[in-house]
Amino acid sequence: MALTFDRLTKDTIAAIATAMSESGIGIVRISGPEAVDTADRIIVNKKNEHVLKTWKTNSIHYGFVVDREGEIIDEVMVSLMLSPHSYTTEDTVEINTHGGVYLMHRVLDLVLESGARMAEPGEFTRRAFLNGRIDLSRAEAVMDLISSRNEFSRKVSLAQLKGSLSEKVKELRSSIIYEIAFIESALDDPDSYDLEDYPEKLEKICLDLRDQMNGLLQHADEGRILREGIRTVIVGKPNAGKSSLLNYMAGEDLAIVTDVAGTTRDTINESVRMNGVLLNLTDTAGIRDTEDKVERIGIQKTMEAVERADLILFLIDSSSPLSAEDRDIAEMICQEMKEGKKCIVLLNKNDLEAGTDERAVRDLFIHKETEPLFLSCSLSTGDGLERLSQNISSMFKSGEILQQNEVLLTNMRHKKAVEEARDSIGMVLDSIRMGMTEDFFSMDLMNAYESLGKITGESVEDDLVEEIFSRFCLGK
Ligand SMILES: Nc1nc2c(ncn2[C@@H]2O[C@H](COP(=O)(O)OP(=O)(O)OP(=O)(O)O)[C@@H](O)[C@H]2O)c(=O)[nH]1
Ligand SMILES: [Mg+2]
Repeated sequence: MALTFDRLTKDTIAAIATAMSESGIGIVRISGPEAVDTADRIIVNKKNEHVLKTWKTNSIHYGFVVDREGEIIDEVMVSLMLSPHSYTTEDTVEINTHGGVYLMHRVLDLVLESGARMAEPGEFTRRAFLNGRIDLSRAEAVMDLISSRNEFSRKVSLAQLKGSLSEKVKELRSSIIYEIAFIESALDDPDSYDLEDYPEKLEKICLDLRDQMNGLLQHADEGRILREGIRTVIVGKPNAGKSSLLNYMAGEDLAIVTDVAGTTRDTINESVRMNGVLLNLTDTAGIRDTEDKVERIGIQKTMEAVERADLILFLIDSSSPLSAEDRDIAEMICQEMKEGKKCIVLLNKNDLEAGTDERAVRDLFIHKETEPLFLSCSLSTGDGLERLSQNISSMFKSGEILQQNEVLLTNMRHKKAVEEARDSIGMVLDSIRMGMTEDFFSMDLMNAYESLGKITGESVEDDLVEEIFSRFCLGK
């Protein structure tokens, strides 16, 4: 349902801002032009007086919530934040109730009866955006901060909330708009501006802009990895030891391990932390040719997990000779590695008598541009597993990225916008090299400018804004 702009900013809205569970306190938040009046009708002080309107901004008071008959519903603390010094920049009242689910709802109902409308998910933050307090990338950072599940993710989101990405985008946009303005002025008033050496100058600027955008994009995947963890898939033929590896890494028996080939028939997911790196692990059904319907669906899911992965852990049972299945899997991995995926090949079961050796395994990947890493290990004795975790963390060097304090793109939407802008700058460069006239430059420069504006929300369509905010939780 689309909200009209008026409803978006003129209504007074309310929602429970805390979790819907029994807890110490619960907060009912009210924001909008009528917030103070709405709250005043149901809040009284110790002397049973309605005095909320006399309070100063940014103050917190002891009192009671009462219903229409004057019956006390709860003992509360009430904070008052008058416009523009609040989250939404509107008049805001927050009622801190005792944290019972029923109680919070009862208070919210009274607030709604008293004149407020129920807020939509993300509507408070959307108002902060519409009222110009934060830009879109910051609003999204709020959401990321709430949903962050690890320290890296928290840090990156907070940096974005403070505006690190917005600043960078502003900087890029302002140098682009400067050139557009220069071209337009020169075309309008050729006597005052000289375009003689301009293409060479613009070429340098565009090369620099493109480098900066590529720099942002280079770290985009790392940014996502920091936020969400490394998508890691464990593959191999049946009985290679995949589920044993999952259990080892998770530190508990999540998957069934047996000597029956084809034990795991569905994918199993688990997040684990290794040397400070977050891994989203997927154990899969062993890949083989099978008539079993369930197992075949499992294998299909394995393939899909491989496509989504950042890192592939390929398990080989080194106690038996390499099989056609191993070759097929290696072939598939080679394809994936061409697209920049990383892979570690584990020669498992080194506690048993060897049925194959590292050279034979390496031969599976011979003649390929990039080689995976080969490690020998045993999930029975634990040999080689320490090296595995060290190698994974050094492969993704997550700690280092953050220390450099770089601006990180962590959001797919932002990444796409930067890609578009970079491509438009590429078109400007093409036009310069082809000796086109200046008006061609400004057209593509404008496209780059617009694309970057999508990140901060200066050039996005309303329905996208709607879509973004609807992903927020209620009360934020
Ligand atoms: N000796 C030895 N046995 C191992 C090792 N790793 C796994 N195993 C055994 O190999 C068998 C298969 O292990 P799983 O972890 O179930 O193998 P899987 O790859 O998940 O097998 P599927 O789910 O059937 O595809 C079990 O009996 C394990 O105990 C190892 O390093 N050494
Ligand atoms: Mg298994």
